[in-house]
Amino acid sequence: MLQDRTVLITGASAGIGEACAAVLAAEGARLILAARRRDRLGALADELQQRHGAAVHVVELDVRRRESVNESIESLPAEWAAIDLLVNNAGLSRGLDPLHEGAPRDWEEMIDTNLKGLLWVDRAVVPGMVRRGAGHVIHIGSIAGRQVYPGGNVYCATKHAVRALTDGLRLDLAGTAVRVTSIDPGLVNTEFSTVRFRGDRKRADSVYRGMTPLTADDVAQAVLFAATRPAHVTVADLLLLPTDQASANLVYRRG
Ligand code: NDP
Ligand code: 8X3
Repeated sequence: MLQDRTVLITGASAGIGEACAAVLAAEGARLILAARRRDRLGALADELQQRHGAAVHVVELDVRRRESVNESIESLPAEWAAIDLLVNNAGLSRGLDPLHEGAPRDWEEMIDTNLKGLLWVDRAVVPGMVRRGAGHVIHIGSIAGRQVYPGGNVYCATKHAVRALTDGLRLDLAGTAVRVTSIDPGLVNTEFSTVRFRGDRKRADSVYRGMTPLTADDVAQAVLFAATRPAHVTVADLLLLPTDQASANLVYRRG
């Protein structure tokens, strides 16, 4: 179903995006891998080419830079220009401070990446899908787009906004045959917490202490499920939790 389909994955240099690349390459998809760390993308492209014979195109991209997003999409080589599936995944959190003690620079980075960056990429890619009368947009949302937890304030606000944009985009695209999905994971053990705590591995590891988190591959399998439904079926949203996590605020930990 994904054989020779062209897929753009943002945030493909690590975690969920990287896992999506591996899973979709195994299904025969042609991949455009985008992120800021080109070296990582290059290494991943080599690996996917060797392991799956995948066709891969690498784009160094900071989703916060609207002009750069537009240029990157507009200047894709002709054979990469018709994107069938967009996995709009790039995102991050910074800090876990109470709002009244939070760092406005961290807030701006989260809003610029998770909210505005996602919008710039949708705005650049979706018109082509509409013109071609086919396509699928998958946003990586979060349980943080449905619930709020202490210290989550601005990160949760960005993911609540992603949820609203997912629903809004689906309404706006009704009748175009372009599908819109949100995959909303709970705790996934990636570089996410290390980035949130600016390299403090001990604090990052404590997020997953005594429980079994999701893996990036678990999330990629959900993306694959949504992407491989028949054209008349839309997975509108999918909340994917570790069994040890019952809500954003209730995680069962052993010991
Ligand atoms: P990682 O930190 O492992 O990966 C984040 C990816 O986003 C990297 O590839 C990074 O690439 C990319 N990225 C960050 N900022 C930018 C930017 N400005 N421009 C382009 N790419 C960027 O985290 P995850 O894989 O866990 O996170 C992926 C998505 O999943 C995020 O949207 C996150 O909010 C969401 N999520 C994560 C959960 C978790 O518990 N891990 C749970 C629910 C949702 P680079 O630095 O090279 O640019
Ligand atoms: C990432 C999951 O619970 O850390 O979106 O916000 S959480």
